[in-house]
Amino acid sequence: MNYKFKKFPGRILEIEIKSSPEDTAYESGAVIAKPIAVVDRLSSFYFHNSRIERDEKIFTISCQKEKWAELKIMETSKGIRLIIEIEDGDGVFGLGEEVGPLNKRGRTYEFYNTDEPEHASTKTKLYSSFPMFMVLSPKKALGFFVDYPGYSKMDICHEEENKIIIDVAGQAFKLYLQGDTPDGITANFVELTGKPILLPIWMLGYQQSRWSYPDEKTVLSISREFRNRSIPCDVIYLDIDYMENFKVFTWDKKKFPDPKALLSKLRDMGFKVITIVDPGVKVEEGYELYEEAKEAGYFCTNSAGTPFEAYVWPGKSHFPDFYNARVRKWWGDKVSEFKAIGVAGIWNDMNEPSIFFTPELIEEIKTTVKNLSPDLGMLADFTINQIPYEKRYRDHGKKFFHKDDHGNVISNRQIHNIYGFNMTRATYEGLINHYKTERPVILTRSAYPGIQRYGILWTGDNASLWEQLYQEIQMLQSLAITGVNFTGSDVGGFGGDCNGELLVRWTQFGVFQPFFRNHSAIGTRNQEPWSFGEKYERIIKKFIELRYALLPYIYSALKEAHDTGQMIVNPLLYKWPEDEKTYEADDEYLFGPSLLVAPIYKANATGRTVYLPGMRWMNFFNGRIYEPGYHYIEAPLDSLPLFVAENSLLSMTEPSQYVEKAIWKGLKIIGFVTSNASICIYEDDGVSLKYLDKAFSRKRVEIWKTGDKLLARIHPEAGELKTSERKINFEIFDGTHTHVGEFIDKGEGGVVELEKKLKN
Ligand code: MIG
Repeated sequence: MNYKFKKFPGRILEIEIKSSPEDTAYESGAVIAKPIAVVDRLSSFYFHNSRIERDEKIFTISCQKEKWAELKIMETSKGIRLIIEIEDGDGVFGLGEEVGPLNKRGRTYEFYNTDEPEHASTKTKLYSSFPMFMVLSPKKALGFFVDYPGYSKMDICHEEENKIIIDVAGQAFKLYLQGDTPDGITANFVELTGKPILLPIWMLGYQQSRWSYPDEKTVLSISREFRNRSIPCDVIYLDIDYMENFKVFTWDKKKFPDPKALLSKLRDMGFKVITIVDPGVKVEEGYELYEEAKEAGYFCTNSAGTPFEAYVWPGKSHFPDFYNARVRKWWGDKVSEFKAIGVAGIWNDMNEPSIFFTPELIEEIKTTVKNLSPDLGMLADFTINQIPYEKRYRDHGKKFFHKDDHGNVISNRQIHNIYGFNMTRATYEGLINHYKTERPVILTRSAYPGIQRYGILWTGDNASLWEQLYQEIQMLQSLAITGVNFTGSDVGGFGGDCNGELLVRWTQFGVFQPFFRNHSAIGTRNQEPWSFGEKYERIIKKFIELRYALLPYIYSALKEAHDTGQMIVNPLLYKWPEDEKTYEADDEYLFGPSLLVAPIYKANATGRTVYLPGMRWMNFFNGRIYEPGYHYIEAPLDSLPLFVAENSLLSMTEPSQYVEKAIWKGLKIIGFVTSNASICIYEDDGVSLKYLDKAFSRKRVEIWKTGDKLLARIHPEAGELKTSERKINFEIFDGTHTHVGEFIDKGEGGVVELEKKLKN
């Protein structure tokens, strides 16, 4: 075995582990930070005192100078194994897109991107791989990232109570180790793998999707419905049926006779359109994209070196080799050309890549079926059941190949988990290159660490089930731990039939997902906000309006994430790692710097228990103050448990039907202040990259108490953007009284004394 050590910013240690010096660790592309130094002495790091026993290399890991655990590294018949011993009560958090509790102990997880349409709690892998986690106790916080783009598996205290056993199916990879505070660990991961992109403001708005709005007429009527009912909405999605025979970058001219005119009509109504783009290119003579790629050798190949053939939506298809820079450039140009008629964003689906079947698989299944006989008894039963499993989970990774930029051939199996990552990267680089100053919007289903630099992730094909609503609350936080700031689940659930109550509760959660999109599958009940009658529509509308009212707050948090790696969504344990009760409180989380949200995820519930950590909290809806601890919070259908932290503020505005700029006509600052609090208000044009040239405004609002008076100060901090004259209203509760006031914001800041409101 072979080890090399490098030091990275954030006191991160990289260990390149190889079976033998000739093995290559394929670059996943996740890490973009530059190493500070090559190190040979480990004494100042968390790893030191290495020794070898029975072919096992053993490092001691320490934390805060104390010996904490041992890390063993050894070769196995299938690759390399790491074993980390942890202690009773240590929590293990992260792993991104995996089902199950926030604390990952007690299960095994796999990393091999898979199109998994059933998110049952037994599943061990989904569409994306984030082999990053932290081990946490009140005494320590250590972060691990196993940067290997092929198959790996992590047994998190499943086989053995206090052991993490990591199996990497390869001969070379990089391990990153760090120690910090929990939110510091995420910020360091982000330092290593790249800052989250700044999205246009309208991506923070409500978004409506359906598989599919199949024609121009339907798209227009859905859009009009939103405006007629005054339900705010910014984005409409076009799923696969807009294409001609599922050929990427085409439009079905029968159903969408004039897409350009349609997009501009929708733009006038305040809607942006995002279209799906799958990786599978239809094999069809005369189809330009196919011909071009075939000619240039841009497709992944089979072992004979000809294009690899598999079946997806377009029928027989080939897959662009996004691992290769030339192919990425070509694809980026194609996407940009396609976007030119007015498409606002690109939605990359099926990029695990998902394969329905290959001709060989069909042949195999045929043989299996032919050989079936009742005489086989239970074996026949087993064989029949095995067929759908084979179809869905067959690993085609050994059957097709990529070419790196130097012409080396690599099997998909070795770099499987970065196919979607590289497709998103290709799209991002193409768009940034062609639309210089526009912020690219790319949604992807499959991802790997670092994805936050290119696009955003949604959690794929969940179902309209209460238990999956809960699962999404947990997953949102696990993803945030691994640096995926901007993500969300299909609101209302994708598969299966939703109902009014579930849609209301999921929408309430959606308000506090960075990505807020309602989407549902073909063949399921309609799920638009008005689908279940007036009673539900009214509440859904109220909550979508709340989202729009909170946009100044959310946009500032988005910018903060972009600048510092501080996520919008934070598990409670980020701020209160010394309080172990936060480790299990995975059905609630912090949203931005001031809010704690505890969604309702149970049918018929009219309230729930909430754990309020560390400080006092104010109920957002009725102003009641709570001491830290467990509380039962009433939350009838038109309400949810939502709290403002003591000594914190929120910046809000009047909700609108859609948003084009992140410059607010009026602002309202609300908060719960017993000594002092401050919040940042970040504004810019909301769509371009001009903020890089100082075309933004960042103001700080501070509230402090002197005697029984509250004072407010507005103070421009940075940026050259001038916002026009506007009112900033205050409504601040000091624990006994509400104080109100108004400030005319002319740009230069100032101080205003708030007045006690006589009646609450
Ligand atoms: O095989 O494009 O996750 O959001 O609506 C299913 C159709 C393909 C899966 C995506 C889903 C999308 C659907 N797609």
